[in-house]
Amino acid sequence: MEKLIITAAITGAEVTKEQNPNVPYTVEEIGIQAESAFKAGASVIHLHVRYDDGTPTQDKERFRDCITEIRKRCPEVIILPSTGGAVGMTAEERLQPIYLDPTPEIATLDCGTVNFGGNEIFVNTETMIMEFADKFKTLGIKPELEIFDVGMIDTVKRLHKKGYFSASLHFNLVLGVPGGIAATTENLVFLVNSLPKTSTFTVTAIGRYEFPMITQSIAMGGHARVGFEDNLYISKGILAKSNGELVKKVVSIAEKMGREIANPSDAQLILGLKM
Ligand code: KMH
Ligand code: ZN
Repeated sequence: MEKLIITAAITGAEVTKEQNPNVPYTVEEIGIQAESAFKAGASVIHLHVRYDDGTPTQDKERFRDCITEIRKRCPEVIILPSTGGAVGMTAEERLQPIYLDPTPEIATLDCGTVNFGGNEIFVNTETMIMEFADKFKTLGIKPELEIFDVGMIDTVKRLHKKGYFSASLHFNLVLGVPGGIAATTENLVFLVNSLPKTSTFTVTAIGRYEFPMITQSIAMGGHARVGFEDNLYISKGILAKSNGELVKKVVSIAEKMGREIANPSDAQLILGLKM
């Protein structure tokens, strides 16, 4: 089996310090959390940024500052910026990090509209997906295709036939967002079986489903995402001290299952990123 790519989603846009005081907001806190995840075994940092008061933003300058801080601490880690941002942001706002210099190697591309955690609607119309895909292609950015429900895989396949994506696809299967597909073994198997055969995939699951679902992904040859964006607890009722602590737990699961951990250059090869 391929080495395991561990992605750390270190802050996201929704979780707060009230829920876990270790959620990073400032540039320095983001750097510290990225470094803890990298040192523990993450080869990819999925990056959202916040202002110092915790407000999520897609501001290009804020991304630049956070990336500079992360690069100072772990120069080789792969940085995977979000183009999802937070619910309610416009497409234009969300796309800002793709225009960073240097251009990101990979970024998220959300593949459908979904009720997001209750009454909020995370809007990704087909026109938006095509617009994002065109821009990614022009800039040479690999999309990490974010899937919140099974129909989104069908959307990707349809657009792939029309030439919106280059050859090998990489998916992030997200289970357990209230409004999206539930985090069950049956659903994970169904999602994986629905992917084009040559795809790579990682698995994200929300809250207490994080570790059970990624363990199954590791067994199926998929990759794993953990981090405060998705889950704030290291075990039942115990808040995680850092993203590094969450990554360490994945590493220990993978080791027990005999799966080697990818470093950033392994991950670049597996994902077919420019080197
Ligand atoms: N914050 C969510 C609304 C992404 O990064 O592309 C969207 C999200 C997905 O986190
Ligand atoms: Zn995200």
